[in-house]
Amino acid sequence: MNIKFLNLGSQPLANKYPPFTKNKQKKYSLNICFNTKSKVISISKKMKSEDMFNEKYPYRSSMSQTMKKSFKKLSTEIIKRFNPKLTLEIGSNDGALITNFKKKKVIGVEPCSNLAKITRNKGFKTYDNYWNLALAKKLKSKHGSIDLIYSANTITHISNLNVVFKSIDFLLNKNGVLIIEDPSLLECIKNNAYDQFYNEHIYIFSALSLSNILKKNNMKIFDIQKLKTHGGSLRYFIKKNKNKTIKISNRVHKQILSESKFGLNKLSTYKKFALNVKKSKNQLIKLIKKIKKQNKIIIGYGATAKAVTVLNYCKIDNKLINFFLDTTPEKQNKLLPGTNIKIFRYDKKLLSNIKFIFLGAWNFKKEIFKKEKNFIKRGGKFLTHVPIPKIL
Ligand code: JHZ
Repeated sequence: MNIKFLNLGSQPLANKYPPFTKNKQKKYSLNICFNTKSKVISISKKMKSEDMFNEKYPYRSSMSQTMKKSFKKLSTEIIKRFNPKLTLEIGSNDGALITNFKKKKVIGVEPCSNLAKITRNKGFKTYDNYWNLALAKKLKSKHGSIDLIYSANTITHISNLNVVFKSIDFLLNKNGVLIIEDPSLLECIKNNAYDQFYNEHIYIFSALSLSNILKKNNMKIFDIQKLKTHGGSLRYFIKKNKNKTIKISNRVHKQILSESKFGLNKLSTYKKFALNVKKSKNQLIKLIKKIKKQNKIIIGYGATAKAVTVLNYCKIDNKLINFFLDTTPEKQNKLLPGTNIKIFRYDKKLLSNIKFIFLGAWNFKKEIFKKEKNFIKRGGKFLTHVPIPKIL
């Protein structure tokens, strides 16, 4: 049974940045649910993939050095540990991972054709299709079974998980390995990072819930790595049940145990989280209003999907945050969905008269602080809401 525990209000599509002239966007209610049997956390209203992931998709993984470094490191690890003849990435985005491989040894699947075009133009075989059984069949007939399938921040964006894993099972070699990585539910709850919930994130996985989903699809997690990316992610290494050559690492058991000890298997944990989220909202509004009372300008840094959730939930608009800066060309000269806040191209000069910056991309705090040493030196302050609203 699915039980709603958190209402994040009315939210627009997170990655649909409207032009300055279109100041009204359609909004949808965003409620988060806990499944008492499978322990899966999901949003209650699921949007159509075509409305979210299409030829206008603006998010580019390569916009952050942190992500580029993380994917480069992973490509070396994949080759060293598994030495696959062929690697397939589901959701290859603008190629932050696949461009680290030799062209003949990797294939990308990316339904957003604007992004697929970027890697195809660099000579990487990229299919601009949604992940499903029909595509898995097409790929098997063209390339044979695949030794290694990888997917970062994509599986949680697809509504029918049984179709997802059945299609992977169909295409994966019998001794093949599936690696997926996504934000960790445990870290999200511990950090009160409620902004990981938006219409694209249909699910936020824990090792506990993912192993229940995999059980139904004859697969198993055999290893887990903890990552710092996106505020704390988990990288899951998965095999088919039939594959007896790979042992299950103790790390899997330890992760599930720590999640259960924290209470990710109990509704009461999520009810408590919902109360903390409300508290965080009130504190953030209070903090921003206090700064505004001193007639100070606040701008946003990193026009993230996460910022869309926070600002729409807290009803923070262009009266409180003057503008956002972002390095992504596709987001520039657009509005942050649902807020009427303009997004401009990142330019250091625009920071010269600014004292306060709201960190939309709090997950890249380290990278941003390094880049903005001078802003900090001259007394500039960053604001965040994670884990609690405060001036850093
Ligand atoms: P970032 C997206 O979420 C959407 P978002 C998606 N659903 C998902 O799962 C995650 O990514 C993985 C900018 N920036 O990664 C670039 C600067 O301007 O936190 C990006 O627009 N300057 C697919 O949007 C944004 O911030 C900088 O120095 O929450 C970061 O977006 C840096 C470091 C980033 O993901």
